[in-house]
Amino acid sequence: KSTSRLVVGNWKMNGSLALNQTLLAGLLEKTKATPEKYATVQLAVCPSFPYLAQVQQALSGSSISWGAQDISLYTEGAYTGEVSVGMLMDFACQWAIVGHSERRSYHGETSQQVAEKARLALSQGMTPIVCIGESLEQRQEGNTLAIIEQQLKPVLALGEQLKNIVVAYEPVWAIGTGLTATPEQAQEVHAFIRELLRQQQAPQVQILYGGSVKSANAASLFAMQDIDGALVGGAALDADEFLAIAIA
Ligand code: G2H
Repeated sequence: KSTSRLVVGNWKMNGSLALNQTLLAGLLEKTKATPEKYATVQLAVCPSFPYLAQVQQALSGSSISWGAQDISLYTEGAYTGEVSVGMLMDFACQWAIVGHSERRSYHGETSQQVAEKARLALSQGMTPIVCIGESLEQRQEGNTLAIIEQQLKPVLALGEQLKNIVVAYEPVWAIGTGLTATPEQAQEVHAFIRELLRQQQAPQVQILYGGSVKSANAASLFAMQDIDGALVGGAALDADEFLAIAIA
């Protein structure tokens, strides 16, 4: 288990200039008031693309980093509506979430494409947060670990760079539903992911849990051996709640 905890806010398609300003001010005020509380936590937020400049401006020089919720598979050219990794580097993004289940299901992203996005991010020095997770049906059929292995397989082939990724285990049935995996259910999958990473000489990769994480359930999740932090959606839209999770 990694010594520092990583807690990333995935704002999804929420926010506005005004709402973000309030949220960022809340995060900055509290982390600056009691920095010792956050000494062993790495905090990051991932807004929608148009707000990256706002977030960069607010958080530059602070202990909180930022990133994007997706990156294009292409580096430049005639790809209307896409945002390249180079563009994200212009806004000093440290992180890029790739393969979130909402992108896999609404935009048909495949595990192969997700691995390619991770490779692109790594090639520019950005850390991809690779999301994987089974659906309720897959869990009920007893296929959870097989699905996890299948989704991770092209990522495990990244080679030397594999050690520089972050993995987020997000069971689809727990996302935004209020249903959280029990700490034991999450730990079982995290331990399995750790073993797959170990086989590729990358056991130190941070493995985050995501899916209805809130301050009330965070501590019991973080207590598990292979849970190194969290990817937080809904609860990341409130500064107090997000920070309570961070130090739970
Ligand atoms: C899972 C998570 C953040 P939420 O998608 O990626 O969102 O915490 O709202 O379930």
